[in-house]
Amino acid sequence: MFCYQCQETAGCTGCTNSGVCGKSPELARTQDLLIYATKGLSIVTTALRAQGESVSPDVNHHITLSLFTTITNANFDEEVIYQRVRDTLKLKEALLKKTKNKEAMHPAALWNGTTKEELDSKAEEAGVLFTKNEDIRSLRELIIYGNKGLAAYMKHANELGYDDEAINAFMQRALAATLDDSLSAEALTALTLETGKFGVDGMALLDTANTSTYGNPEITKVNIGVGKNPGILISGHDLKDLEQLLEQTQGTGIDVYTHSEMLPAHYYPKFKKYSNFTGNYGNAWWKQKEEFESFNGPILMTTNCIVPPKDSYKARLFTTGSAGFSGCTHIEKDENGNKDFSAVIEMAKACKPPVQIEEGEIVGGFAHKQVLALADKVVDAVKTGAIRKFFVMAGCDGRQKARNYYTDFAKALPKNTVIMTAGCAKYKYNKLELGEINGIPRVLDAGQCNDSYSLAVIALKLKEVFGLDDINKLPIAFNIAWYEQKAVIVLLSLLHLGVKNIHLGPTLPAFLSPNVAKILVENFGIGGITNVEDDLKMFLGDE
Ligand code: SF4
Ligand code: SF3
Repeated sequence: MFCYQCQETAGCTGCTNSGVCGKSPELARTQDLLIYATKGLSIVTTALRAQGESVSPDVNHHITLSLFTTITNANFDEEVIYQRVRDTLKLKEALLKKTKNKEAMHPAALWNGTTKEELDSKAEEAGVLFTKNEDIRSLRELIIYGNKGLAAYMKHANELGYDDEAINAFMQRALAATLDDSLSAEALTALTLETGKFGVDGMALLDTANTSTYGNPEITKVNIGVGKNPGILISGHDLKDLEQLLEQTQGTGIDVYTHSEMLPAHYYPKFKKYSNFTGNYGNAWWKQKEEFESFNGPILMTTNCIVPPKDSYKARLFTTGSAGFSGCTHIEKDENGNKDFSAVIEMAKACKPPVQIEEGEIVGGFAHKQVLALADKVVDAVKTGAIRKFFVMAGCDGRQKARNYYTDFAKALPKNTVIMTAGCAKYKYNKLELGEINGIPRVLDAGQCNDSYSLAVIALKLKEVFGLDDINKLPIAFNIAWYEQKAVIVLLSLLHLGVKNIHLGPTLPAFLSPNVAKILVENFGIGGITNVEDDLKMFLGDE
């Protein structure tokens, strides 16, 4: 196996024996195959569009879900991935019948197989290392990872009935292009930047889907303690799953708690009407082993990040949507698109209430609408110097010790600075007592990683209010933590919006070859992190 798609990749170069995340070589091979088959299908759909034919939402959504399924820590069930490969090939065969000029197509578009042996024999050509030139490989993978992140956001929008043919067509064109040997490094660089444009569109679509369905996030205090009832812990990013779970738990005596990236659900007005929506339990994804144990009740994973569960709570772990783990119960949609969570609820009834691990409240809900409602206050604070600088510290959390940098950095920031965050990166500092500036908390949590879009909207608005011609003239620094591929699409989207000098940590992606990294440094001022003291001086211009 060879996988280097996430920040925790072995030795900061690539996982080759097994994944640091728990991915086995067999699972890695099957995921590579699924991506290869998805590229083949995308070549066919792109050709059909060029012929003037339309591609059905079912096919678009199949591709989106397949990409999402291969995101780090989303799905560890090899059988599910094999089945998706078979389904992808079946869809492709049907569409190929309508396609002209098949002879000129890449073999990935024409390949077929059904038995495990036939599928496995393709694996070698499907892997990352099949592209020999390291710069071309780096750009291809950057495009693929960006599109995996975009697919995740599209899937959530799709669940709420929102879709966009232009984004679907782009994702498929981009995937097809990663098998096109005629494309130069320059062409692939342009496609990488174009991925960022569609990243902005995808996050905007999801923002519309979420806010139209559940209202605009508002300042909210979230309980981090526990009640006396048994509970269900829901994690991941899918708000539609949460809505259905809340509906089905009404009157059952079961409380619902969020874990990790589901925390921002508490900020939406529509979810506040559920009196059993009790609070947020625990921290970021990587603390699951301790926190799922002490929660006592069933856990529903709606997306990444799953940590391979301990046997002690594995039977309490349920998955749905893109998430999966071999041996855990997976809840599928019925023919009407609804999910039946009664098995989860019944299990909860027989479980003990969660053990309290923290107490108190945390504050969040600073998505664009809420922050813009406070714009006068914010602008005033900047003009009077009460706020010297904003630090966008969005992204992911992870298990590496080096990430303590972000806690230390938050603590060391001068008191006249404000952190703007989104994604599970926030757990490194959202429980510190960092205080307020003129009533504005010093940590503004906009929401999930996709709500980094909100941070961009806020920045663009501030640029307008201050009459600036360049977003980079704002007193905003970007010190972003990344882990998986959603952070890749967030990064590419920020680049598309013209943001420069973004610092990425705790390490730069292993999939950036020296030459591709050089392009990003020279054109966008992308940098890594060093240590808190030196980085603070650099960000504050005190050197
Ligand atoms: Fe390694 Fe990350 Fe790939 Fe898992 S997702 S196999 S940890 S690079
Ligand atoms: Fe976290 Fe997995 Fe990326 Fe949505 S839950 S940000 S790491």
